[in-house]
Amino acid sequence: MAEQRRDQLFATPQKKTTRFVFDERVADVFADMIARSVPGYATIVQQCGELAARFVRSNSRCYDLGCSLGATTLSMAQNMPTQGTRIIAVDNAPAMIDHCKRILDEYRPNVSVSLVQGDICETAIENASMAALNFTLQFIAPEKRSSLLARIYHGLNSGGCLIVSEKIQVQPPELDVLMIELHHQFKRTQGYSDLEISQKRDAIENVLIPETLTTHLQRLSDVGFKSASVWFQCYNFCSIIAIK
Ligand code: GEK
Repeated sequence: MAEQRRDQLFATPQKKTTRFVFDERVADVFADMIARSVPGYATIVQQCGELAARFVRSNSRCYDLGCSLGATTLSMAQNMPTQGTRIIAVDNAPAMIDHCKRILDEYRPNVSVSLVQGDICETAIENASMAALNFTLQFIAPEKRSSLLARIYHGLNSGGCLIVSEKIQVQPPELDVLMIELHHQFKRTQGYSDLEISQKRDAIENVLIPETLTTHLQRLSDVGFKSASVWFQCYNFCSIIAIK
């Protein structure tokens, strides 16, 4: 991938907590930030390619919802059939779209990609054989999550899959505490200082709203998915596959 800048956004003491936003400063370091912050991120992205090879049908669409720099898009593009297929990659942050466009121009995937700046809650989903919500649902207001999933369900073809990767709230609470500690230890191992970990945690509080696995699986069932299961988990980060 293009030159990766190191994430040092929270390395110096900040006088007051500023709410985390997906702006130019974040987009600039995002590849490094997510790789060093989300245990299992590279595995999940890579496996989305394997799942695309299995689930994506010719003459259908694939959706990367909250695409950021297009990592999932590129992984799907490298593995899915090319005949009559298209990936719709959507993000509402102009800085992410700008950087993603540059990366796609550089990598020139074999599959057509439509890069759309917009709200995934308003994106039309149709003729889809696969959709990915990789660490995006957690940024959508909880009261909007059911209608978004219902729209994705209706836009998927029968046999199509939805991948939902999320930071989760682990049950029971004492295990949630343990998982949060293990996650922070993971970040330390990745080179983040205690100051960076605590300032990032404060900035992202109430921006990223995690839910329990039970809530996610129940919601997927409620909107109509006939089967859904966790296929990957590391600490309090997991990925679910749901099949229509
Ligand atoms: C990856 N999937 O690399 N509409 C569109 N985009 C949104 C919305 C919304 N309503 N809300 C947030 N986003 C990527 C990583 S990052 C995860 C996804 C993270 C976008 C937001 O701009 C950001 O780019 C992305 O969702 C979440 O596999 O930062 O932890």
